Amino acid sequence: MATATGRVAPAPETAAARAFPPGFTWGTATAAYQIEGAAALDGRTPSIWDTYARTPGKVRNGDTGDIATDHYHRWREDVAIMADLGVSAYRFSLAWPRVQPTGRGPSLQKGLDFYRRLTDELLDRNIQPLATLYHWDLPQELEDAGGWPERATADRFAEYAGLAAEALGDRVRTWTTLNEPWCSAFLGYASGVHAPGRTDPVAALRAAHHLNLGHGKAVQALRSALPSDALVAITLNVHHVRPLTGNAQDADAARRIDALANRVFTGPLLHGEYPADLLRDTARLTDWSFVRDGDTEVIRQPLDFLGVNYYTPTVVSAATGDAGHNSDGHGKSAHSPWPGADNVAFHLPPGDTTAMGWAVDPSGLYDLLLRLGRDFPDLPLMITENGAAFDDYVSPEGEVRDPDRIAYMRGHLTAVHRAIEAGVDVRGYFLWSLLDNFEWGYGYSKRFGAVYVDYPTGKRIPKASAHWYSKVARTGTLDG
Ligand code: IFM
Repeated sequence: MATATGRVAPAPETAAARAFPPGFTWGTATAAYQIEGAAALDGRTPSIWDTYARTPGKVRNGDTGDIATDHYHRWREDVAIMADLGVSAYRFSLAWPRVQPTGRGPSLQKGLDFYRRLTDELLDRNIQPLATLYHWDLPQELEDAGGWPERATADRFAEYAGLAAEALGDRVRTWTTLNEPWCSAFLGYASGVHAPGRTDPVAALRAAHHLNLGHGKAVQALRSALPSDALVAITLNVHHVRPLTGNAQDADAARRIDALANRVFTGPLLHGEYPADLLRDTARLTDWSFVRDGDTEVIRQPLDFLGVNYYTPTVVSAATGDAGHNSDGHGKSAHSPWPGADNVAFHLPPGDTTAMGWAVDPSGLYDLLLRLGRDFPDLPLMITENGAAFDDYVSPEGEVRDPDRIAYMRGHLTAVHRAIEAGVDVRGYFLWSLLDNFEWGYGYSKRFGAVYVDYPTGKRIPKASAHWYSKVARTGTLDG
């Protein structure tokens, strides 16, 4: 894996091909609840996603992660697939309720053993593990005690981070704290289309702050337990927000959504303060007195890189009255995920879409990387997720041909390469996802994998895109 210390020199390039810098990380990504299954095995307790998925009407077709792709039993086969692909890294998440079942107290040996076996196998196959501590599976007991809107959850998270680092720090060098805290806070507590399914805008803002605080405290816990050369980061689904038109009202709508989507995190994480315009926009909901003296210093910890997840741009305009917040691609709800920004409408840009209904727009990734490079010039970037769902099927010959996914990946990797050429320090790319998996509120109806999963049998079939990505990862070059 490329280290996040010391910028790698851009590699020479021919007219026909785009060569990525030597040492660029090529990976695939997954998350625990989406692939592991074994929901009640070896002492794992329910997370908020187990509870939510079992609530009728919450997840399409009543799907749950009880079995998922059965990775908990098939992990060796899945690592072998990655080794065949030739990727250099694997981003996965630890299931908090497997490692520390009640979210308090000692860790569970059996849960940790699973991740020890997995990471040993990865290292044996020359694949560097990147562990995410939290990809949305809060132990249900902690939600019962108030969840992320409560400050104590941040302390619980730091304790869990310390336990995980003590147990796995000898083999996992690269860690991220949270995956996409925007989804945890705003889809989980405002629009309710994610677990725990609450619809309280103030709870969502409180959750955002306590996720930030939990991150800061977890970084401190990680740094004190890990070797000094460990890399520690956070992954944000940084939204690339574009105004629909050049008029001042649309520009202001974009500013408000940018504050709620991005700067509510990057403000305290990287500048040590919440943006003044965010506090103003949300003043009628809360005075933010849940932010205590000293919190923002705790949140602003030095990071080795920023994980960036990108799928599609967010196009907005000013709207009057109740806005089109259902059309922002995150699932249908009568409640907005954007506290204090109800009068904003969301628009689908013209052109192709994926099976999620998301616009295919690599220029959004390019623009986003340039902005991040400008705003945070000293912070290396890692694309920790990018990919697309399409309606894949197995042909009579037993193959899965997915040219749309290949086109999506080619377009987005070209955007990454162009950003590197323009001087942005991008260290690697993780394809979402290794396997088809449980796509949250959409259940198993959306397939994001480079590897097709036949759910009734668990059989894995690498798609054409897996073979394509394998060639790119092995050569570090995108054909012209
Ligand atoms: O499947 C999710 C993942 O868990 C987080 N980022 C976006 C992906 C696609 O929706």
